[in-house]
Amino acid sequence: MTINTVQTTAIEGQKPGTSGLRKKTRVFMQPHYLENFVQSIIDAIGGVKGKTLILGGDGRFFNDRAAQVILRMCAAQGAKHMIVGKDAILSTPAASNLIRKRNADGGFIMSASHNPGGETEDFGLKFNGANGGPATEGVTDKIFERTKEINTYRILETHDADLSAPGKLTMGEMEIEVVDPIADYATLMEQLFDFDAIRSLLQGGFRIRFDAMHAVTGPYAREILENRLGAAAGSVVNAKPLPDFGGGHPDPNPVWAKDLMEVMMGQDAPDFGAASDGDGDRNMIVGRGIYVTPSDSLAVLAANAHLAPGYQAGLSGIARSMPTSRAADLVAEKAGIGCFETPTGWKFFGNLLDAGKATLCGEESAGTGSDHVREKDGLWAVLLWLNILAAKKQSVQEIMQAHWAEYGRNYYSRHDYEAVPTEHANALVERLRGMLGELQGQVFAGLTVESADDFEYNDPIDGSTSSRQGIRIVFADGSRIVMRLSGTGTEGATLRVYLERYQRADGHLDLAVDDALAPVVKAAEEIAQIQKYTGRDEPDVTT
Ligand code: G16
Repeated sequence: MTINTVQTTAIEGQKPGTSGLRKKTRVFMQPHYLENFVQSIIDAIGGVKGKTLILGGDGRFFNDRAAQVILRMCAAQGAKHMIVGKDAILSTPAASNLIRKRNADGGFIMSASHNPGGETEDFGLKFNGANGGPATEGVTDKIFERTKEINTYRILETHDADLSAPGKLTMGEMEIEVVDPIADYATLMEQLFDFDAIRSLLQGGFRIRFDAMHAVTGPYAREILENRLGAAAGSVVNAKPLPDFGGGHPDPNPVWAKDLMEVMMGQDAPDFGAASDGDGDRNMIVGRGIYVTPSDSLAVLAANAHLAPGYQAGLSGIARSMPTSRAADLVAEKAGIGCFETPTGWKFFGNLLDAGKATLCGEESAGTGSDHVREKDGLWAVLLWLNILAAKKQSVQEIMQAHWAEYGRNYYSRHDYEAVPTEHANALVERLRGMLGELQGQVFAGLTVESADDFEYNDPIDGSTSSRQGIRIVFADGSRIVMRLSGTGTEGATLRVYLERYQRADGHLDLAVDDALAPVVKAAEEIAQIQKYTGRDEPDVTT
């Protein structure tokens, strides 16, 4: 076996976004593209010599080929031990768990998450550190710097490793351990939740439907929900993972999980519905006749987590990304625990979780999780919901109504304008930045601006500062507009407009969301001139 040192040249645009590098699959398949990025990761983390690393991905097109390249590059550079999911498959939370459980030095996760997959769609790669969480900005900056100067990479010339069954093999000097991707994760879930109570609920006629969207969670959900917890066979639908997710868009929201929404809003709907995304870290929760926004879900989980054995002792604190609604803040305030507002991106929660400052974290983008791993975790959220439902013996609808009656309701919606020409999107944001100083006191659609800024985060643990994380406009009545550009798209720019309006517990709790938010939507248009800059009359996706 020969170690080849391959000459290469720097490739433009390999800047990790909100969560790793995501590009069109064919871009990743170009000569040297993947190799350059993997070498840059290896260099940025100080090499892999003697290290133990985890490798897995969500099974999308190119997952299998990319895994072999990563293995050969790690073998060429002295890695000691690679722990790889069977067929190079691991959901993102399962990968995070394995890194932690096996005391690995980190791991490579191949996924473009909720982005569609296939040869003409998206692929992605990210590196997670020894705590199991996405590399911090300090590390991703280093990776990017390295991509700009790289001129060689090293790779072993050898046959593909057979990853089709658990067991041990070697590649050069490196040991490869192929593991069952589900077992350790399922064990962790059994430790956190009251499986007996959930089993009784499910066997007592409580019907669930979990839509795996032909993505990685299918086999995890089958094993946990159907095999271990006794949900009726067929409760997990679209359970077979496919390299192109069946041509679908594996993003669990009312738009992309439309089939599930129709079932849950229809006649004879099951009691509980849920969906997860491409790599299993996002979740959507729906009750019979009621969609639960991710922001509300975080608040309800935080208010009731103590009902699950793993969180019996209560929470140390709650963290949410800045655009996520402030519903969770009200729970933290009442419980007298810490509440943190971070930029978008799970990587920002890592320090808070490691320091024990936060137990639960969540994002408006359908992500919820806790300190059990260092990624958001779709099935975990579903199981915590089921545990709460089993303990409270109430429907999702009753739980939501009781929650709003106690804390008030944060009406919330996100409007996405996708594939906007980058220069137009940048111009919109730059114009807003220029206006921030003058907005206070101005009135738009009857709402008076109380404050306006471009969010800056000062990490309370490591002191690092992340600036320009999104425009926040807060109104005197507590309503809020946030605008930022997505960091996960692969085509043009995606403008995200986050809209929130608060009603106190003694206010209107049963308004239609669109009606409740109408003035905020109008104010957003008046302030940002979205139609003019995007050329769209309405958002492409509303969640
Ligand atoms: C990723 C990040 C999340 C973030 C989301 C949306 O999710 O892990 O923390 O909230 O992207 O980011 P953006 O608004 O920049 O598109 P995932 O599920 O895609 O890994």
